[in-house]
Amino acid sequence: MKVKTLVEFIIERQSDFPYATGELTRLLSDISIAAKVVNREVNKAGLVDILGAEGSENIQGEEQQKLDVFANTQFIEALNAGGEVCGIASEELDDFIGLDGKVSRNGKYVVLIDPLDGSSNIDVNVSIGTIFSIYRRISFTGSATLEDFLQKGHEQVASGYVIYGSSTMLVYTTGHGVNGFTLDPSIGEFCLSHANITIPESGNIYSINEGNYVHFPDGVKKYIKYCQEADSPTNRPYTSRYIGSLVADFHRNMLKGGIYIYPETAKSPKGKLRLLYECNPLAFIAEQAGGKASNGFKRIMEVDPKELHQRCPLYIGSRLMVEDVEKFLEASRESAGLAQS
Ligand code: P6P
Repeated sequence: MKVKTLVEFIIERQSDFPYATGELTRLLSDISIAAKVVNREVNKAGLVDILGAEGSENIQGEEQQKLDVFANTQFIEALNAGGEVCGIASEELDDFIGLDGKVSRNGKYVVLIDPLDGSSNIDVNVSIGTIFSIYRRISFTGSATLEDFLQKGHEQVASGYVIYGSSTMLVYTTGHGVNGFTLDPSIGEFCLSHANITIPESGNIYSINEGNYVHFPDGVKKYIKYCQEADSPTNRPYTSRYIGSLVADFHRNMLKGGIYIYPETAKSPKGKLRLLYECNPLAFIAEQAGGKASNGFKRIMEVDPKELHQRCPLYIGSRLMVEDVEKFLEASRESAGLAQS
């Protein structure tokens, strides 16, 4: 059977967009090119002196691994060369950059990206990933403005992730379902391998760093105990799987069903993950696949962005599992309210 490459698929689906003039098609293709280059370096990270801290620190105060810096550069260069983007915000950049190099002056889109999420896993050979989010600019011409980036998640025109694992996959949505493409190294193309991904309505995998248990909100503690109870009609106890790499945990839960939780804790009162280039893009994918993504109170894609590197609690995955943990959180808030009254 002839394989369908990512570019063939994108072009074929271009008709999903009325008045589409090909810019988004080219933009997604530009991202896939950078992903192939990053994949090549990730796959040989152990072989060349590309490991070890770059020495500088990113805005998160985390040591930048050389591969982080390399990946960031690849995506910026590919998007700048492609000319469809007027600005980029990245986990690796303190502020956004307007790509008002000549080719991008009239780019219609902005991209927010975590170029290499889970990078602390690079030198222990654990899967890592890229997460990207695409919006139409709302400023008119010239360089991008901050408002172009501070848009709610439901305004995204596309989002996706790349997982550099046992194989390298690119998974994306433009609001018309979710499709996954596996890189065939023999031809250097991403080929359609997971058409129309739908996340199981429920599952029996929960992903959370239980080492932070004592810092969790009461509702999360109660939900974890619920997951661990023996109750065969509801397939409990669930299985705990936590890779420490969001894209890897999320991707497994997408295919098998499950929930990933990074709640607010005493240490991180807003949670650890970033709204604009981690939570929103994965929330768009999760919802398009029939799943759910919440900050514990409301839909992630309704959260109002106030700054580029804003953190947000994340409860994401199978719809019924996210609804379960929301019930525990609500009950805990109500009893806390009663305790205060
Ligand atoms: P912790 C990686 O740094 C990351 O952003 C996600 O990929 C991962 O799920 C999470 O943080 C791990 O954080 O605090 O459990 O080590």
